[in-house]
Amino acid sequence: MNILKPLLTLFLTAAFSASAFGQLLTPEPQDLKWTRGELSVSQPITLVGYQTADQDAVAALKQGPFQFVNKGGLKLIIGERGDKAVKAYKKLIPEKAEGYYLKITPNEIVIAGADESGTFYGVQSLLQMLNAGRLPLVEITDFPSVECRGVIEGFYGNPWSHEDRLRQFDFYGKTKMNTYVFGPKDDPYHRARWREPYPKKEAARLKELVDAAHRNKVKFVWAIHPAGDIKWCLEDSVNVANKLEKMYDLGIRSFAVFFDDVWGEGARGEKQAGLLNYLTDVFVRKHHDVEPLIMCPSQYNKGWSHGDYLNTLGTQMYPEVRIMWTGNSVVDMIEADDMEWINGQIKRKAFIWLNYPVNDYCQSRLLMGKTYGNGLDIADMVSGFCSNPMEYAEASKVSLYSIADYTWNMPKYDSEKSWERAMDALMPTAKRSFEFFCADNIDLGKTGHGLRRKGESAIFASANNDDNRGIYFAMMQQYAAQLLADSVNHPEMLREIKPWVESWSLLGQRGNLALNMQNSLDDFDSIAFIGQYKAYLKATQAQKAITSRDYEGSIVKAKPVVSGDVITPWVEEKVNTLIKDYRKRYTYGSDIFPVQSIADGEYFIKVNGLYLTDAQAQADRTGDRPEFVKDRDVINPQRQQWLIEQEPKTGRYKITNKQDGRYINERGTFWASKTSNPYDAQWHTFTLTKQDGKYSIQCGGDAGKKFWSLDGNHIGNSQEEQLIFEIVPVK
Ligand code: LOG
Repeated sequence: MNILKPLLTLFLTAAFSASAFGQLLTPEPQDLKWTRGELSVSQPITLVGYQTADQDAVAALKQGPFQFVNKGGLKLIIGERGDKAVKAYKKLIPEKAEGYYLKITPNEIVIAGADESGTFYGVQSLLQMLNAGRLPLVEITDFPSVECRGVIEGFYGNPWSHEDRLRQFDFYGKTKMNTYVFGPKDDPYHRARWREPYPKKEAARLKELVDAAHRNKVKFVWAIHPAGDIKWCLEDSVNVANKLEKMYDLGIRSFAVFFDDVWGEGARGEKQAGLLNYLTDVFVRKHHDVEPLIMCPSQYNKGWSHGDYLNTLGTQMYPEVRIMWTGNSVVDMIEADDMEWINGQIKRKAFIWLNYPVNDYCQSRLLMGKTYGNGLDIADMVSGFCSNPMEYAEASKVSLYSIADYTWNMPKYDSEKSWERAMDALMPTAKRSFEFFCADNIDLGKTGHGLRRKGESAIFASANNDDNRGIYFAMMQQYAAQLLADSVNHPEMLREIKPWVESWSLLGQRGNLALNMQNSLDDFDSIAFIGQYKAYLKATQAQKAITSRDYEGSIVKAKPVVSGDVITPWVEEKVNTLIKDYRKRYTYGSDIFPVQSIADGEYFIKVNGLYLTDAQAQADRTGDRPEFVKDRDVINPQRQQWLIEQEPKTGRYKITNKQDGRYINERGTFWASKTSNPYDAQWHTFTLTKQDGKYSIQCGGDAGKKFWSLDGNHIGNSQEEQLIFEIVPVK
């Protein structure tokens, strides 16, 4: 009966089956050999080689709980290839950039990096393995799979705050990600006012960020987005170069130029290639410490590519310029075949801009699920792999943690295990409630970009009776309360997810009330039913009143949606069905139910005396449009007869033709393709509002609130005009 018990056991075993030491070693090292035994670090330690070793690595080490002395005790040897201190270990250091060799024996600890970053990462691994003052005896040889690994702050909406970014860099250092691309669409000096320098105060803040990134071995790539209004003339080329010089003065040594989301002049390939070559000549090659440029093309995914554009970039732009790519579409996971195609076009290895977990195009959802679907065999086919995250910096870390795992050790990446470890790392003392919360915030729903994420609310979906559903609803409220009261885990994480947590709790409450209403109906208790329905309405109102962070940038306010494709529709369908059943039996109290503007049945739909007609009746035909015609069809009367029925999922009405069973979609056309666009109550139902005996017909839910109008003799869509239709019963 209790679905949660076996489930919780499952979670707990998953969490504690790994070695107590190894479980937080992140990302998973390439090669690791445990030896039996532990080492206590409460003894005095002499640090050898710290004078010549990377100073950021030494500083990180000094943060650890060690007791360093000048002489005697345990030896901790640190340094990078070429340093005298680690000379004896030269052969053991991996021949890969950013790699390291780490050995812990009863007598000494050795951290030997292939370079400065390697030493720093060796220290990070050492610190991660510390458990209550003890270290395991171990030998690790480690290096990254992908050269540039990290994050591109490239979304629309509120840019991350200064503090968000500082915390991110600390996190990248710990998870061994080495790249941060600064490109928030709504930072004015990145895009809209790209020609202007940052004001003094903001420039100083940026400098602080750059320093913090470098301390964590993160390359701070500053991107400029001039594509909106650039003129293809020397003056604007100089403007771009001058701006990059200004950013150079802040300590930035890596740069990018973006041309995404523009059309027309700004999107011309040969001009873009010319600008990148010019910048390489006059800026990159002039300084000897600036990395080759990165550019984001206008045709940055296969679905948008056409003509000769990519080939032009591939042949005309200097081969060292790296080109970004989001995959087969704007939002996509990346596989080897896709890489082969794009690399062939651009004649170099594409730099992946992964549009996940970004949610700027589905702001009502938090994307907290597993990061899966990218090929495990593409490490050698990319020049970089960066994730575009949500404007919620802390919440994004669930996925970014896995991006770190994936890009560091691609062949061994396991999305499930990585996600589990992220739970531990991010919410150590609220793991269980957070894990359940994340499990109910996975999918995006239907969006223009088409990406879906599997497994949302899997436990609820597998519940096969109302007892189990009731337990789940209660748990949602209990775990939400725990998260809301949490004062131990990261306050910023808790602040970001709060609107969704509150919404989660109210959804659980509504679910329980729905089940109570079912019981009242079963017990013929109409008074209790109405009382519970009132409480349900109140919880629904409260949930509707929640907005997530108010946006000041280019994106409007958002209302949080939790489990938008599993639990939310289940509860709403349940209540709408209960209301229908109640109405069949009782009239008491029914005036508080949503108005039923029309009874389910068959109707003619008329405007200006014309009849809505399924002109090309044919059951599986997709896409064609019903027409308004003058005459009654006496030969095939069913073509003008429409089944109008209230859909329990939404409370709105579905409109289906009697002749062939096709339904009308949000565009006023028929679309009955079961595979490419199956029926979806959120999109394919309408609000019918009665006015003087006639009706306006309005889309709803995800389809927006457009009214039916006239487009010639077809159904049109209008934002404002409310055309009035006659809806007459077929007798
Ligand atoms: C933008 C990006 C945005 C993302 C998702 C690229 C290269 N550009 O469609 O700023 O966050 O999609 O909405 C984009 O992906 N445009």
